[in-house]
Amino acid sequence: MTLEHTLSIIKPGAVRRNIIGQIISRFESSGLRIAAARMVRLSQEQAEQFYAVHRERPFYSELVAYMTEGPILVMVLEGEDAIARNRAIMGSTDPQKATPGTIRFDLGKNTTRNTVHGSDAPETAEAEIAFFFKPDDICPRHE
Ligand code: IDP
Ligand code: MG
Repeated sequence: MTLEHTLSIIKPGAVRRNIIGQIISRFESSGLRIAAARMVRLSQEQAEQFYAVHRERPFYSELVAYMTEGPILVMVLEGEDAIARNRAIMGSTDPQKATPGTIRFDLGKNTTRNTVHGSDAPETAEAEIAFFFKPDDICPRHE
């Protein structure tokens, strides 16, 4: 097991629905810790850049429109195997295909409006954390 950091985003729909606390408590009760957090309103350019890997996909413009429609909460989650564990807590991209008990199954509306983002690998976690946070913004737990 490795202590990891991963980027989590609570997407605009979930912020607007006032369910930030419900989502964060799922991370915390699974043993992940919040090492950094901040509310952000993404510009069109920032959303396009963050999701640039999906530039050619048919859902790209809908995704960028969604991610810019209101504030988001960006967080660094810390814990053993945090990247994979966060993905497991989130569930599959399409809420209808996600396992009951996951955030996306329980709270997601559809494949675009699926409440949360989470990094999918160590390289993407590092790049996505650096997109939003400076090293000094991250406060690792002192045991
Ligand atoms: P992930 O968020 O589970 O890693 P990705 O494939 O990286 O899924 O896609 C990024 C985001 O783009 C998804 O969370 C979702 O909001 C949106 N998305 C992905 N696939 C589709 C689709 O087929 N239709 C509509 N939106 C999609
Ligand atoms: Mg992804």
